[in-house]
Amino acid sequence: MVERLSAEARKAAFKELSGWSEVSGRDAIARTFTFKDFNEAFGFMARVAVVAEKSDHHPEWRNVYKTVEVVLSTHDADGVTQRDVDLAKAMNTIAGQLG
Ligand code: HBI
Repeated sequence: MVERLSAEARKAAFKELSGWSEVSGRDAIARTFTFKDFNEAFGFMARVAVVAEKSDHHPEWRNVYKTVEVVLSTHDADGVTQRDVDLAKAMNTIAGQLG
């Protein structure tokens, strides 16, 4: 069972998670990615989907044209765990590769 991050562990994680913020009223983290166009936004989602499936950890996300709004939380732990931090980092890396 994966554990929720402590306050200090979360603070430390946030230092490396550029662009992400806490969700008010819920133990979750969120970021909105904006891409060049829909094609790039969907390409991002396709690449993240592979990582999510491999890690059995899936985002809550909404795509409108060239934006992808993402919320990460671990349902099993009812809050933010290292899995969410890892997936958020992977998303930042993938988004960075897309330019
Ligand atoms: N994705 N974000 C997230 N959180 C989970 O707890 C989770 C998941 N994907 C699959 C998954 N859990 C399964 O292991 C079952 O617990 C549903």
